[in-house]
Amino acid sequence: HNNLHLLSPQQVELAKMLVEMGQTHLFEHWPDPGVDDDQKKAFFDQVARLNSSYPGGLASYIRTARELLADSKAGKNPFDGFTPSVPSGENLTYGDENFIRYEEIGVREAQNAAFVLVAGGLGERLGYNGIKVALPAETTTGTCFLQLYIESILALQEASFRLNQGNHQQEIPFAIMTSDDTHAHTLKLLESNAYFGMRPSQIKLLKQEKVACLGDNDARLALDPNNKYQIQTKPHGHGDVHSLLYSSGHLNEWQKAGLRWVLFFQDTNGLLFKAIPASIGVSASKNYHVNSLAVPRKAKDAIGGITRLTHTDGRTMVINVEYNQLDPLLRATGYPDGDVNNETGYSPFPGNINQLILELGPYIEELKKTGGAIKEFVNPKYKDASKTLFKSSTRLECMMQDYPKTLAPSARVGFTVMDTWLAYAPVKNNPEDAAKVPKGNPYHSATSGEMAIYRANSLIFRKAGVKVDDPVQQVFNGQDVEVWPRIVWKPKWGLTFGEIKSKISGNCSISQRSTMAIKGPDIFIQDLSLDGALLVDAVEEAEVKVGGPIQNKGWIIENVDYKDSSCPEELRIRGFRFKKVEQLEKNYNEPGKFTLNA
Ligand code: UGB
Repeated sequence: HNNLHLLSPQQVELAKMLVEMGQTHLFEHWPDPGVDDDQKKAFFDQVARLNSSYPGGLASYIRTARELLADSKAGKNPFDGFTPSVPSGENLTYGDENFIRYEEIGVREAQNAAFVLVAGGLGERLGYNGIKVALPAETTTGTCFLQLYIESILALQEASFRLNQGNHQQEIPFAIMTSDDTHAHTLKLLESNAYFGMRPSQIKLLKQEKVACLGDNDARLALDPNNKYQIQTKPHGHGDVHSLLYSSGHLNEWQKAGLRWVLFFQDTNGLLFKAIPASIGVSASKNYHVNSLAVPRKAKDAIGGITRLTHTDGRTMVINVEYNQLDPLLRATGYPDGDVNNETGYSPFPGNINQLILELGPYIEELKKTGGAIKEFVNPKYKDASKTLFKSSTRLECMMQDYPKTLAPSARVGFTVMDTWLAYAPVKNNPEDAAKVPKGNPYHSATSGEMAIYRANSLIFRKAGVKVDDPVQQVFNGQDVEVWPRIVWKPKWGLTFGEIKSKISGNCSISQRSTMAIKGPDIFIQDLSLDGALLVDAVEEAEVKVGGPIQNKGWIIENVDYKDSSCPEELRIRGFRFKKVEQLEKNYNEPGKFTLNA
C-alpha cells in the first residue's frame, strides 16, 4: 500500500489482481517509497508484459497452474478414461506413382501456403553455443538450416508458379517464431545474409514471451533468484506459435490473400522439404484440417507417438502422445511391456516429426474460440514423495501439436507416414549423448543429420537411375554411421522427384568417395561417371550439360574430436571435416548453352 502512488492506474489494477490471486509474497518485502522505486516500476512493467502475452492474462495462468499442479500432486493420469490404439493414416513410398501424383498436387497448391518455423528453443540437448538454424545442415556447401529452408520455400514458390502457368503469382509468406534466446541472432543471421534471397517483407518474425515460474503447489509465482524485483520466467514451449499467429493478425492477412494452408516445422531437419510437396498434396486431396507428418518410430525414441485415443464416453481423437507419456499410458491400458517394438522392429505408433499442415479456414475458426490457447501441462520436479516442495521452480508448458485437442470430433485430423531416410533427421543431441543412444535407434546429432542428407540424396539419385555406390560404415564422435557419396544440390535444382528425374539421363554412376554439389537450376546430368569431387554453379539462363568420366583426388573425410577446441564448434560437433585435395569446379556466369566434361 505504501508504494501504490508510484504506480499508474493500470499498474494498480495489476497489483489488485496479484493480491486477489494470492501473490502478495511478490511485494511484501518491498521497502518504503524512495528506495528502489525504478525497480518497483520495472516489476510492474514485467507483470504487464506477462499479463498481456498470455491468452486470458496472468490470473488465468495462475488458475490453470493451480489445477494442473493439484492434478500432478494427486498423480492424476492426463489420459484418464482413454484407451490408446494404433491409428491408420496415409503411407507414402518415395518415387512411386502415388507419391508423384501427390507431389504434383502439392506443388500446385503450394502457392496457397504459408510456412511457419518454430525457432524459439535454445536446444539445450544439443548444447550448441549459437542458434540452431545457423548451423550448417551439411558442410559440403556450408548451407545453414535457415538458408536451406528459405531457398526451399523460394524453389517451391517458383515451381508452383510454373505449374500454375503464371496465373495469380503469390509469394509464400514465411513466419519465424523466435524467443528472447534466439530473436536477435536470427535477425542478424537474416540481415547479414541478405535474407538468403527472400524479400525481407516476405518474412515475419514473431517473438514468443517466456511465462512466469511457479514456486509451489499454490502457484505462487517465483521471484528471480538474482533480482527480487523480477518474476523468474522460463519458456512456455512451441505451442505459443498458435496464439502469436492469431494475435499478430497474420492469419487474417493470409486468409484475405486467398491462402489455404499453414505449414509448421522445426528448426533442424535438413530433409524436411523433400517430404513437403507430397504432404501438401495429401492434405489437399483428403481435405485434412490437420495433417501431421510422421515416420516409423523406434520404441523409446525421443519423438512423440501418433495415437488414436478413445474415451469411455465415446470421444475419439488422433493425437501425438509425447515420448515421456507413451510408455506409462501403454502400461496402464493393457500393454504390460509399454513402449516396445513389434515384429516389424518398430513401435506400432508412428513417430511424430512435428511437421503440421493446417487448413487455414477451419484453423482461424477454431482460434476465434480459443484465442490460440493450447492445452498445457506442468512437469514439476518434486523434492520428495510428499510432493510439497519443488527442486527448482516450474512453469506451464504447451506444445504446438496439441492444437487438435480442442477440435470437435467432426474435424478431419489425419497423418502421413513417410520413410525416415526421406523426411526426418533432426540435430538435437550433443556428441556425448548421441554416442550413448541404444544401438539401432537414431542419434539425432549433427553427425547423423549431415550423413542423412547424403544418404537421402544418394537414394534419390538411385531412384532416378544413377548407379550410386554403397556406403561405408565409419565412426565419428563415437557414432557409427553410413557414409554415402556427398551429393548435394540447391532446392531450385530439384525439389520434387519428377523435377530431379527430368535432369538426369543416360548411364550415370557415382563412386562412394565422391563429392558432388549442383547449384544452378538448369544443370543436366547425362552419362556422367564421377569418381572425385565436382562442383557446378550456373546462373539461371545458363543451361549446362555435365557428363563423361570425371576423376580426381576429390575431398577426403578427416576425423575431428568433439573435444578439440582448435576446431570450430560447428565442425567439432559432427566429428569430421573435409580436406579438399582436388576438385573440378566450374561456375557459369553468362547465359547460354554449355557442356562440362573432364
Ligand atoms: N521451440 C520453440 O520455438 N519454443 C519453445 O519454447 C520450445 C521449442 P525441441 P521437443 O520432432 O523429434 C518435439 O526441443 O519439444 C521450438 C515434439 O514435441 O527440438 O523435445 C524449437 O526451436 C515431439 O513430439 O523438441 O520435441 C524446435 O524448433 C517430437 O516430434 C521445436 O520447437 C520431437 O519434437 C522443437 O523443440 C521431434
